Amino acid sequence: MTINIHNAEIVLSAVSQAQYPADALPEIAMAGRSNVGKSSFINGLLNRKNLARTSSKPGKTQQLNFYNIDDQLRFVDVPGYGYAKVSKTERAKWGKMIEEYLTSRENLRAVVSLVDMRHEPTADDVQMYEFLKYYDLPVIVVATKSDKIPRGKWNKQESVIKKRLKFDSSDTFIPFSAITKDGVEKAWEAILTAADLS
Ligand SMILES: Nc1nc2c(ncn2[C@@H]2O[C@H](COP(=O)(O)OP(=O)(O)OP(=O)(O)O)[C@@H](O)[C@H]2O)c(=O)[nH]1
Ligand SMILES: [Mg+2]
Repeated sequence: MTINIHNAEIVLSAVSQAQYPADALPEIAMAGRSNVGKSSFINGLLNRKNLARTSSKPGKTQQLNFYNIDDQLRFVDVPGYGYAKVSKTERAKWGKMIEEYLTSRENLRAVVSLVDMRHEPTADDVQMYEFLKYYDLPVIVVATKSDKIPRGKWNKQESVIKKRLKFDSSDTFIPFSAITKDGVEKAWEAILTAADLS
């Protein structure tokens, strides 16, 4: 099966279940700390500059944004966690919204969990991964901003990240850069496999 990645558009933004698309298309969600590069990852995969809005200011994405890809697959851009300047009430709302989506969405085939390749995963990153594993969701760990560290350090960083996450060997780990596009093919392969489209 082939997918035309150029045929991609935002479908809708949602804050609650009633607003999710009603069909049965497989969905892949992108979760990660605010500013880690979720929207840039979506743009990189779809070869678009700004389909998913990116910003150097954290907290840009505040709703679940659903992207239709060639009527075969959807990406779901999830608002980032760990943004300090968000109020307690906002954080609780975020928690409820993301938990509701991740734990009840039948279309969901896998979650791309994005972490910054330069650093050890944060406590929030670990908590997210544990949460996903608790709900038996397949996870594709994407280590972003690989362009910011020399290749000679990639293996070491991969070990640091996997160790801290207690990485499940049935999951996939992919170094990624939205700048150099490194990891795009591997990411597509993992996503299409998870969505049963390969
Ligand atoms: N060098 C480099 N910068 C990146 C990469 N990916 C994202 N960035 C930059 O990191 C910043 C945040 O990227 P976004 O894609 O908006 O991050 P996000 O995770 O969607 O952020 P929120 O929507 O706030 O949760 C932007 O300034 C991007 O240009 C990458 O692979 N390499
Ligand atoms: Mg974003």
